Amino acid sequence: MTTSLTSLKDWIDKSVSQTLPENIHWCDGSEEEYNYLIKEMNKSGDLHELNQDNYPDCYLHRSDPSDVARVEHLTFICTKNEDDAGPNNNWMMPSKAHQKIDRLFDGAMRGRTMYVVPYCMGPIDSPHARCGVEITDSAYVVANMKLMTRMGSKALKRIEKEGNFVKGLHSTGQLDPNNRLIMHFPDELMIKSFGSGYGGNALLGKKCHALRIASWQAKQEGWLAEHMLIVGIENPQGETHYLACAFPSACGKTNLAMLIPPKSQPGWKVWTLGDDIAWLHLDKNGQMRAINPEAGYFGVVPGTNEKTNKNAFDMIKNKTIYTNVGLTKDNEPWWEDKDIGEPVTDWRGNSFEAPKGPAAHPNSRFTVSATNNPSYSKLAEAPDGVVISAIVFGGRRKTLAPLVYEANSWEHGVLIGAGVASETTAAAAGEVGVVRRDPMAMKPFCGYNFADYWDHWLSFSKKSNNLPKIFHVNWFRQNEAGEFLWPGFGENLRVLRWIIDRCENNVGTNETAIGGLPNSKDIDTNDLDISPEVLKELLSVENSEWRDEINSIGEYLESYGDRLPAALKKEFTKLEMALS
Ligand code: GTP
Ligand code: SPV
Ligand code: MN
Repeated sequence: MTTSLTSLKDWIDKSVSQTLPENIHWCDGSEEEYNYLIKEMNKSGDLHELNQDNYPDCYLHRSDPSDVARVEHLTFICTKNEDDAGPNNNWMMPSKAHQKIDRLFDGAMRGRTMYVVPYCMGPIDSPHARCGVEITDSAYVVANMKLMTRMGSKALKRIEKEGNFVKGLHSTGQLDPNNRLIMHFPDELMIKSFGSGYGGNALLGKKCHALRIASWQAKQEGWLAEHMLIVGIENPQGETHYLACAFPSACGKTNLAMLIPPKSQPGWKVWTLGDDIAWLHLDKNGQMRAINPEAGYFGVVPGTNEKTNKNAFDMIKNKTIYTNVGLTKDNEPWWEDKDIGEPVTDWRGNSFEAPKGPAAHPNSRFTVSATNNPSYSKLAEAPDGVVISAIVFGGRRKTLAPLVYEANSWEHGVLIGAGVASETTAAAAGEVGVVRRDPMAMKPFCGYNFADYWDHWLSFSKKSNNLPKIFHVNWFRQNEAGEFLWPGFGENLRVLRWIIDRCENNVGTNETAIGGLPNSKDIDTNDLDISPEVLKELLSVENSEWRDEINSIGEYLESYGDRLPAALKKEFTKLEMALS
């Protein structure tokens, strides 16, 4: 196979002469191809076949133990001007970055197969979709891209018609952490990733393309590429509101996107559009619409059980690739809080010994096509996406942040987004549980200077007076014993209902210095085991604590210097005054 598109052909030829693969495989995205790759990986040991009676078409992949999460310290944005990347990114001069990483690619595919993977992010016929081609020497990456994107011939056809695409060159190299780099060249629409086979480092359509490169493209073209789930909430009358929610990695997007309404909420239905990434644009009427660029999920496994997320639990019982989970004696996948079975093997493939730590890696993942999801929305394939009623920011905060509050305006909402902080999780290498600023849940993913990004967010209120309302939620408040105050998961629907009530102007708010909180009577607590005192704590704002918080937000914003938008400073001053 080859291509009629000269720019694609030239780039493949160049990559072949650089990396010197033994074979070249153009991916057509067919089921036969997928099955062939799975078979080959079973032979090579890249995959381990799970119990096919209970887990048909399910396989386990074990990563190199040094390669189990995104590596933010090895991820770079390479722009000519360092300020364009901003203090939120690691930066390298493009010429130097190419030189550094090209040395690693020289001859890297000797004796290996080079896969050419054309993919489309977004419904194949959507004007808002964007395409790319990933060159990789990892069959595991190809199989994941097949489940997670519209991959193969149709994407190639669109690329040949449009003539432009994002170029992604990937090799696992020797999986040496000292020779691992994830480089982005926004001006060239190019990604080069070396030395990792894991998730966001290696599946280049996901974080590298659909967030880092796309956020930069979106800035030029007037749209937004965000780390957001998209969910439809249908009320008993059959009306559906769509919400787009940005929570940092491993902070509850997949769970919220697949929420199952509790028995106490009869008639409510929840539809999943996407669980990780949303591309947002304004339509002719100034309404914000969202598409999910992905076609599958790369979700956190631990914690998934019949009570927390039955949709996901059922969804990963067939045609699923598990990465870094443990095994039971019956050769079934096992993870912490699965609540069924016992592990005998850990994620490294060693026999399991409890005191030595978890059986599944805390960042173990499932890869599965969205069509496996019982709550998959038909509108996920709509070329123009769905109208978003509310944007919801959130973080994992033990203290301080109330269960939910509402911004007074778009500008105030942008400030709330810019001030998001959250405890770090196992999704990225490094310490876990440290509170850090993670504006709009995009700290690891914004492909340019956050100051310019906030300016871009602010610009939307000049283009439309029909924008979604903005909210902030926190499911993770704890008491002194370290227990969660809010039951979370399915019960989060009660909070989403309040958000929708606010969008429909059905209820008022309790105005506080930081924004509008619910009056406790407006949160449905029917059948909920929660004391009025705890609810009150969840729905209150401690001004003295918030004064410390805004000092910290102020310092953070100041680190963006002169580039910080005046309108954001103005919002910040208003908040400071409200709290004084
Ligand atoms: P990424 O895929 O890394 O972007 O993560 P995500 O934001 O999709 O997070 P996910 O839904 O996978 O949840 C991560 C962890 O948080 C899991 O262990 C969940 O069990 C837990 N979690 C999710 N929602 C809630 C909640 O409402 N309350 C509590 N206490 N835990 C939750
Ligand atoms: C995240 O870390 O936000 C993820 C997993 O969704 S990864 O694909 O590794 O980025
Ligand atoms: Mn994510």
